[in-house]
Amino acid sequence: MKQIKLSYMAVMALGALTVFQACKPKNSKSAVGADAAAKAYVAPGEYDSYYNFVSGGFSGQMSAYGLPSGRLLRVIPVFSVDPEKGWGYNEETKPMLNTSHGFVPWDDLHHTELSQTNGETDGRWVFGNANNTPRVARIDLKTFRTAEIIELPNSAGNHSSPFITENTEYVVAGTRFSVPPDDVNGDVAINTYKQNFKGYISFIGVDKTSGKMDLSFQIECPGVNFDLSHAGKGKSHGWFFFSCYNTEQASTLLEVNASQKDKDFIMAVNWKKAEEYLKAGKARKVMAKYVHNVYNESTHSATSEMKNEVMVLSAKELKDICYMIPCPKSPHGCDVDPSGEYIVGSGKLAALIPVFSFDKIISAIGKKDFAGEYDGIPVIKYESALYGEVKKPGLGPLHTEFDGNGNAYTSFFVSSEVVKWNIKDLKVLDRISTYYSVGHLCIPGGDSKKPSPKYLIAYNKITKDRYLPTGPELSQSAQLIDISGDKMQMILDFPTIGEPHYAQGIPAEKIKDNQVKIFKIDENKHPYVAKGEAESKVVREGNKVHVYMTSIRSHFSPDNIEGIKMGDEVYFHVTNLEQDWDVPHGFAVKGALNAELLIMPGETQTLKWVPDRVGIFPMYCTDFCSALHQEMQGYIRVSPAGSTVPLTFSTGKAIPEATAATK
Ligand code: K7E
Ligand code: CUA
Repeated sequence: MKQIKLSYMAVMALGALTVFQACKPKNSKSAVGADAAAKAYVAPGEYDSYYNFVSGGFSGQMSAYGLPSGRLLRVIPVFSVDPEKGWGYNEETKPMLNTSHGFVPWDDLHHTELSQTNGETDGRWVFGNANNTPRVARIDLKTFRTAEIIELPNSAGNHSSPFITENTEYVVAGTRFSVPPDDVNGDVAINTYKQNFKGYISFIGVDKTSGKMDLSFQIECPGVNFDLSHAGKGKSHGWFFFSCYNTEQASTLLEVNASQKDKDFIMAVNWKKAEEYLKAGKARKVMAKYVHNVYNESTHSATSEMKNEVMVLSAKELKDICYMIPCPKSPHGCDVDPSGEYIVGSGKLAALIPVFSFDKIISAIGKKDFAGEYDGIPVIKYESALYGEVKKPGLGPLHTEFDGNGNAYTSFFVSSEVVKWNIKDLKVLDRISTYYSVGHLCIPGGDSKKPSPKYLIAYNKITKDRYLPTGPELSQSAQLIDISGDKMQMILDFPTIGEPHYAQGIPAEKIKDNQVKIFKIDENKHPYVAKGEAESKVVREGNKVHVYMTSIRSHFSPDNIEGIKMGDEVYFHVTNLEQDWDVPHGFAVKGALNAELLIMPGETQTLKWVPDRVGIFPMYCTDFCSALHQEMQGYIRVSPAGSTVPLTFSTGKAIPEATAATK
């Protein structure tokens, strides 16, 4: 949420709060107690007790850390290409980054959300949002790989996403930028925002068994900025809550123009009702192009499908699916407590935290206790929905997590602290400095029905000097806070990748024993697989040359290829024949304009290579795989176009003998 670095202008315009720039407290070095090191210490060879899935912001990726050590375990490529793993560079994964705009190799991933069963994290999948070119990804936690990406039509800036319902029925996605819908002429003056711009909320259905996503329906809402959301749970299951800002509907200089009103809104959505309307045929079929990309584990390849239509419900026409609840000053986080009764709005320019009551919201709707309408949507009276306000908690509340013991923890960007408060009596219980402007918080399970309240992690917004300097940009950071006692205790800082936003944590037992260790070679259905060295070959089809290559400790087959000519496109389809856990082989060839391949046991991956000059080109394994890894190499001979050198390939022979097939 870098956009809330407030400018002088905004501060002047707001006037009320004087100290907006977060200050770095003194004595930051002495704040950590002597026992802290022991609490975060995980001995060499020991496992951490939690996984922490942290969004990578503008890196476009997600990373997995162990807690409490803060050790980085893996960067999972999602929306950005990753040369380390060949993601988006090999032929198999390129379709995963396809969109209706074409190949988009980067995005801005703000929020992670674990799948849930009965309101508890189940360790099956973790979802991530693409904030720039609106998409939602599902990562399979058996492989720690992105399994699926779906694009969202009628949207721009998919920020309020990907939040889920308590049985992962839906992943929702609210658009940050309202824009003209895809099926109308969008060539309109920007200052016609109020008439022409609309906000869309997408409900992506998730298959219970496979996890496969599908865009079930969208709700057309007033043009505002949807910022964050959370599903109801328990008694409020069936509802979703979205924070909205820019209810002023400004299209320029939002730092001033979207901060005019004293209150913006939280929008409550009755999605069960929306489902009924969908079934009753009340949705409009709207033509809109969006792609759906799926990675198939048996062909080891992704496919990208263009979709053309989406069902849209109108919140304006169907009056009882959306309700606006006034919420002070540009609400950011929108969090629901484990019981589902309390909805916490965090107005980033507010100096209090409003807590809304689900029961009161329902009774206000029943009594039509409305204060008019906002663009056709009923507005519930603030007092009628309000449970109470946390008074003077700090400055600039952003996000709240829960411990399941009746306490809430809210991050304060401006006053750089985490504040613990009691949900029932709204009293502040404790506060701890974060030494930097803090953004999101994470308690493992902290947005589910069953948190595991041992640790809280606070992720920075604005980097501060917590580590050795690294040039113009300092390291991004997270802080681990022990919340097992009455008083919060900071125990560790650890650097993060990209800009961290939301994160999720889960006990390691829910994931660690379910890992895919190898892909069975017999079950490999890749069209260019070679299931043994005997099947390795080179086939010419016009100017395309397909190399069916195998790798096993410590050689490739074939490892000598001649007869490649200028103008050829060479496809190395490399199958890793190993069937042991953690024995990947790599593959790289000199001058390739993409990346390496990193091929897991039993898997096939393809590197495209177009030689740009005549000569001998080495290829080699990039991943240290045995004592003879450095011997795992080969040569390719490239001859001029029109050369009569026959296409031959071999392994272990001084002179190539086998002549390649020509189709
Ligand atoms: Cu960083 Cu969730 Cu984009 Cu708040 S958001 S901080
Ligand atoms: Cu195979 Cu190194």
